Amino acid sequence: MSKLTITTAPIEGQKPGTSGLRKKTRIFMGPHYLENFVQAMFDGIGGVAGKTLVVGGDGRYFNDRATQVILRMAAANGAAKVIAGQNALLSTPAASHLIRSMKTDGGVILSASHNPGGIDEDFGIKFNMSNGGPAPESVTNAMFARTKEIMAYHIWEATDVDLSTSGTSTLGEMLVEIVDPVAAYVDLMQTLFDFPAIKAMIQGGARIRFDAMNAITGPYAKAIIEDLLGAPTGSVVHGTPLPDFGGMHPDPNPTWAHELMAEMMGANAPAFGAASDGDGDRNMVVGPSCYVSPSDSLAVIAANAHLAPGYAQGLKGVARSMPTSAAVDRVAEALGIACYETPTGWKFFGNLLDDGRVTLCGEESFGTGSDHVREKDGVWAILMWLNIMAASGKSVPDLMQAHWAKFGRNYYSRHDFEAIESAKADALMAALRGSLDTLAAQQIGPFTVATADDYSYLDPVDGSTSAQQGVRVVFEGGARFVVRLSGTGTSGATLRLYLEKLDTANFDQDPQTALADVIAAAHEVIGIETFTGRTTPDVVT
Ligand code: G16
Repeated sequence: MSKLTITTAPIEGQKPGTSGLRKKTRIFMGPHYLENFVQAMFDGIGGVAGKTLVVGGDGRYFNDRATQVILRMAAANGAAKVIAGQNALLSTPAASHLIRSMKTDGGVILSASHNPGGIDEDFGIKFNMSNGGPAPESVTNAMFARTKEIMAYHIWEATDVDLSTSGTSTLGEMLVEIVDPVAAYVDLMQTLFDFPAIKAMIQGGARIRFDAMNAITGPYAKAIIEDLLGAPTGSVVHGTPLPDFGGMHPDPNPTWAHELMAEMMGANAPAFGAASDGDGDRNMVVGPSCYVSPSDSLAVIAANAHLAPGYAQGLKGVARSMPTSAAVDRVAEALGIACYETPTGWKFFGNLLDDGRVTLCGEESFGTGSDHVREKDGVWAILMWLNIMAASGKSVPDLMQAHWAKFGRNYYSRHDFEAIESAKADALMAALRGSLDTLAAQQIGPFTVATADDYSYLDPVDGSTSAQQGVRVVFEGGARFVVRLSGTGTSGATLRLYLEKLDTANFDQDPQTALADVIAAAHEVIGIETFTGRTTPDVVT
């Protein structure tokens, strides 16, 4: 066994996106591709010599091979210790918790999140800092810069580490500790939520269906929902993580979690339905015949979090990404707490959480979480809903109706136009940006434009600025649309169109109907058909 320094050359396109580097799996499997990026990651954080890291991933194809490479590279780069999830598994929130609770220097998480897995699908890798949160832009920019100049990487020549059994071993001079991926996370959840009350609700007949979509949350959900909370076996469906997610697209939204939606919209539906994504940080919540939009879920949680023991003291403040609806703003105003708006990407919440400004964060992209970790957390959000139901005695539809009656309903929808040729999407965005100055005061259908700009964020904690984070057009009266290109796709460009309108009187419309005039106005302004030839979105959430 010896330490090797391998000569390499920069590889194009290793720029981390919204959440790490995501590419087709076969690209990651290409010569030096993974190794170059891992070395650039290590260099970008100032090296790993003497440091302790956490490593794990969502179990998708190549997760195990990539983990072995990372272990050998960490050892060759002088890391003191790596803590790895058994069988290289860790959900993203569980990894964030381990990084924090074991006081490590950070961690490498292997996942392409909600993107499909398999040799012909997607793979991804990201670095989380010692606070447990995704590396900020300053760090991912440093990593990207290294990918453009890298000439060599370091790796131990060694046989595979046995990842299948808990315990400690060595790789060169580095310690390797294999831990149960579920145990510490389950302990943390029990400090936050009223497990006896939820258990009593389930024993009283509340049926639950949790769809893990053959991804990482299966073992977590089985341990919590079935073993600890006593829900009958089978309450967790698609509960075994598979390398290709059994062909499922593990994105918990009404389109991809259609089996769950069919069950929840049918006769004799369970009291509570939920799904999570590839790496366990996203969630979708559904009641009987009652889909809860992520923006509404965030607002309901903000209004009721005090019912959970871990949040009984109330919230310090809340934060949402800019395209997320303003439903939570109305709750924050009523509670008299601060509400922050950030660009898309969980990494932007990190400073606000670390600085003690906010307790709760959320995004329209099915992400909700709190200061218990520094990632969004699917199982946490689902337990929060169960706790609120148990403590209030209200069903999901009753909670929604009561919420809207008090705060009004921010009708909301996101339309995704996927796999657009990148040049066409860039031309669309350039033209839209170019038209912003002339949009103000224009009449578009029934609306008058109040403001139109390209969102720029000034981080109130570290003073950094992030520009060009999405074009937003706000109409008089508050209805608005937002347009941006996704930073997580792997094929061409995905155009995201976010639509919102407040209604304080009618709460039972179909959101697509309620938003029809905003949708028409958005298409008129953006010219989606002119630039892309598309008229209808591929995914509507
Ligand atoms: C990631 C980020 C989220 C972001 C989402 C969508 O989630 O962590 O903050 O909202 O991507 O980003 P985009 O609109 O750029 O595709 P995940 O669950 O994919 O890690």
